Amino acid sequence: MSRLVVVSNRVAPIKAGKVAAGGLAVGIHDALRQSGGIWFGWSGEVSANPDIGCETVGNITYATLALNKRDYDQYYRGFSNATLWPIFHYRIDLARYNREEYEGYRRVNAMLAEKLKPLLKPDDIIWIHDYHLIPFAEECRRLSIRNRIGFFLHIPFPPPEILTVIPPHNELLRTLCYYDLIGFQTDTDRLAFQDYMTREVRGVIEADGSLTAYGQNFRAGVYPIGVVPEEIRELAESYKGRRRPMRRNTDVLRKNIISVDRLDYSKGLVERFKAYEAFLDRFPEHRRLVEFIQIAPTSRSDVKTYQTIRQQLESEAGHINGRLSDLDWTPLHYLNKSHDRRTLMGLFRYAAVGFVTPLRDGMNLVAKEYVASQNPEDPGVLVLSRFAGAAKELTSALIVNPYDCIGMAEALDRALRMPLAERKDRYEHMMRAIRAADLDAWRDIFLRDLRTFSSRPRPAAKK
Ligand code: ADQ
Repeated sequence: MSRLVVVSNRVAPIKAGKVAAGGLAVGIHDALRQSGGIWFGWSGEVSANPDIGCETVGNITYATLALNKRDYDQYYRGFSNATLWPIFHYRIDLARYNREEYEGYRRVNAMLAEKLKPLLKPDDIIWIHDYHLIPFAEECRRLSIRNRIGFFLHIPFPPPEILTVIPPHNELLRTLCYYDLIGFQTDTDRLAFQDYMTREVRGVIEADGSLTAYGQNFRAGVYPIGVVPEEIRELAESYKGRRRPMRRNTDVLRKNIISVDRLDYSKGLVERFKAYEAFLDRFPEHRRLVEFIQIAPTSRSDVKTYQTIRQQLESEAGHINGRLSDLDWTPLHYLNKSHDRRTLMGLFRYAAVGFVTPLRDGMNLVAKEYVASQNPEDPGVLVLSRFAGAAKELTSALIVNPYDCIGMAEALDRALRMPLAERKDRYEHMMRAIRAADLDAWRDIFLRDLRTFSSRPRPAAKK
């Protein structure tokens, strides 16, 4: 079997024999272990030293390099996270465009392809991850790298009307066509991409299902990312910390509502806090009987929009607790720090409701992790935004619109009252979907398709 080379913005090496927390790192390691290979990307450091550091563990080599300050500002903080991230999450209002940042983005992609080239063997399969690296394949072709190259987009793909807000959208999308296979989380994303290719640039869908655009022939497919349900259940069962129902100084038994996210405006946190407050106002019989735990460690805290969302949330949380708390009851626990995976899965298992309401999300693994953590004999209820990719598969969740505050409040009330038989039915239905499209299936099917699809011989990119 040919070697696998994974390229992603960040690399998560095995530390002290352990794979970094989070399903994705585990899935990538398993793929690399099966065929041996390289995981290449940014080390996370900002430094003027451009040398690659290599570390080999078993049959996997981690090859990482630092970015200098200008590259970090333009490629990472700028075009990736202040232009692409908001626009791909349908947030034109939060996006900015700066031509120098775009040029920096292109420059870093070209530099990374050049650094990778000497590490490659001719039959390596190359798998590129996410929006930071859209032009990577074109840069490889320019360097006469002829290996098979696949791309997976972890975030949504927006409709053409939104995408075209990015001034160089044409050039950006042209670079995508140099991949052999492009994978999306849902059919909505794939169709938006196909729409752009056929309507904006008059690409053609061939009889064999492939696409031809900008003189390139390639494939686009849907590969919903999943979790490892057995691993999650084991973690959840082995958690020994705080449990539901919990007792405080009183005899009151309280149910938990739980949410876990990176602190990001796409996750709908402010709307969620407002909905929880509306729930306590409209259904006062639940007061003192529920506690909402929101875990949200900061991310990208040097990007302005992320500072704003943090301030908004702090003020909203203070407002709710100030108005409704009692000496023996705090309605909202807002924890601004990260937790280990066992604790998270344990908290999921003992929470009566998983409250997962992003305004837009590629997939949202937390929704799947919440369900997979449940006790099959007494499962909790998932309240899920229709705008998470996961809603396409987890159709037995209570599906809500995160822009509908009262609708979300009503869903919380319904979830907390739901009879055991209905909870079990919904849980079993969701577990079937989670098992059918788990993390192994995502990785294996994508790589099988990348290895086997035959695309036409491609001309080298222009120098
Ligand atoms: P993210 O936006 O990071 O990922 P998500 O899929 O929900 O979103 O989470 C990724 C992982 O991080 C999960 O395993 C989760 O448990 C963990 N995590 C989240 N918050 C945490 C916290 N507070 N503490 C500790 N761990 C936490 C992007 C896309 C998603 C897509 C994934 C994978 O935005 O839509 O599902 O990639 O493709």
